[in-house]
Amino acid sequence: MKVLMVSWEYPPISVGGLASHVNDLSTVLVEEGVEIHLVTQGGEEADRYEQEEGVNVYRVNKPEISTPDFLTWVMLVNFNLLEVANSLLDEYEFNLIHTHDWLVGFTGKSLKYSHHLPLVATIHATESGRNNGIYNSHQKYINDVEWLIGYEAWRLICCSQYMKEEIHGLFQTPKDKIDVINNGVDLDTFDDVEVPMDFKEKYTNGNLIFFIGRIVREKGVQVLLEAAPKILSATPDTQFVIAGKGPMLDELKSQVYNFGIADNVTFTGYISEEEKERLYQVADVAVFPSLYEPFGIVALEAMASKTPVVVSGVGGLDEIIEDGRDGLKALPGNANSLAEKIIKLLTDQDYANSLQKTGYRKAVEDYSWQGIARKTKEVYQQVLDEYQSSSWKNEGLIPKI
Ligand code: NHF
Repeated sequence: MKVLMVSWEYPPISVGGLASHVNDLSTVLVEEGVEIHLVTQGGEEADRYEQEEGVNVYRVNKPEISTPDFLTWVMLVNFNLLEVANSLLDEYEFNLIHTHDWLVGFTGKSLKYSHHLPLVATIHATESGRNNGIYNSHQKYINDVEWLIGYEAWRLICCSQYMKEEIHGLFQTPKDKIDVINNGVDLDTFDDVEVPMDFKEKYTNGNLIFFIGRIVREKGVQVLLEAAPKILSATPDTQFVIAGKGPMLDELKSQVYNFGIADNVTFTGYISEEEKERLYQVADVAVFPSLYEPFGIVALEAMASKTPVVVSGVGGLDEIIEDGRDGLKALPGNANSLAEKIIKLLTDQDYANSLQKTGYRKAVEDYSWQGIARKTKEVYQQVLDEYQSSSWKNEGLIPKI
């Protein structure tokens, strides 16, 4: 089976969970015998072509000219992706196309029709979910592209039951066209991490609370900082380490300054993979207080690092964590509830240890990438079988002359 995969994010370009999802998924699909050719951007920063763990990666350059806005930029990226993807499809025989999210939606649709191949699309998050509704024409455009992807795809994949409901509710995509396949975690990466003796001291000699993610409203860091004064009065020797970058960063820096807790909060900005893996190891609690979360790979990363987690009970996080068994769940957007759960873990080591142990076991047993690759391959197979016997297979776009 030969698949042409398209994603706008792939390491070293990593904006959120999508990059690590596509990276891990492609690698395990190759192990399952699927040939993967991945077209992405980033040709300026990394090799234009390389074979990484069996995955053929083609990186195109960003648009050559400056663009007036983000949507125009995305469209030009799609044209550059199309150039390479079209050449690959002309040169080799592929079975299907698999795209990730709206940003590469038009590439998927164009390839589907010009090469007459079935399209599988994964929707990782929606514009409506990210913004808690659609409020302007820019958001409406993205929302419509997401609808179009759902319409054009032979099958849609999403990462949680929550997302299946959301996609069906927003776009009326038939439920039997949507497959839920969870995200996973690469256990080897987080299990055996070498941490220098004095690593934690770089940040604190006391408790370390760790958050990592894009610094945007939906990830809820503002709720964690709102909870910080209460946490600090119960456990004063605590440092909050907030890793990631995003448009809310300056606002959050003013928030901690105004609260008088600036000395207890470290904003690291973007961190390397190695720093991330070490921080998970030394953290006393990892906190993911999202207001919207399609899945939440970060919770699995913490569990795989044997660190107890506190999440808000939304979306995929709500499905991953069983409160009081493998982590703790706070009320979404509620700083008091979040503070209470974090304080519980910082002040009851035995309880924290027992949650962390069950959490680790769950990551190992339920979220291995091998299982996810097998399910994805089954979706591919179903699509290929249906495609083979469909009339669409032989229909041309232009009349015979
Ligand atoms: O884990 C990869 C990621 C998810 O919840 C995450 C998100 C975007 O917001 O599927 O996609």
